[in-house]
Amino acid sequence: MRLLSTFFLLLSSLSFQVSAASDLVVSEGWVRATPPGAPNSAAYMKISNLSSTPMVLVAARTLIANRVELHQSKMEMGMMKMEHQDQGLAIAPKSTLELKPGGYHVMLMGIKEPLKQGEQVMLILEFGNGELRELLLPVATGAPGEIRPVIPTQ
Ligand SMILES: [Cu+2]
Repeated sequence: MRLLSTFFLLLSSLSFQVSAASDLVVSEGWVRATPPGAPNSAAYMKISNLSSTPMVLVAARTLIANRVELHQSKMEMGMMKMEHQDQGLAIAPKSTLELKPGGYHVMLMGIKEPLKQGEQVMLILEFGNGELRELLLPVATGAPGEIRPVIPTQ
């Protein structure tokens, strides 16, 4: 009897994941590697909304940082500024939202240890419809093909 209910529980959770996967697809995710002592990092990815209704990424969680916020980097009067997106990030129907350096990102604030290339970070995305998506993201110095700004050393 117990075996049977476990089986049905497994079955129902599987079918939930299959139906969820058809609406929101997360791809090309990565987390920026950090030098020792750096307080923050960021996660980037593409989120595709395959459904015909708008979706919102409302929050993200991870154990490796003290605080996680959704941000947008913007150029303002020649200065790069970050704005907290407290309403979340909207993903229009049948479209893809790209989180990338210089734009939208998941800000990881107060990271507990330096993030080294080759490591992996567990990140959970929470969407407005209640859906949770658990990701295992590689730590990298930059996404493949990314052109990174040259920062002059002082
Ligand atoms: Cu930020």
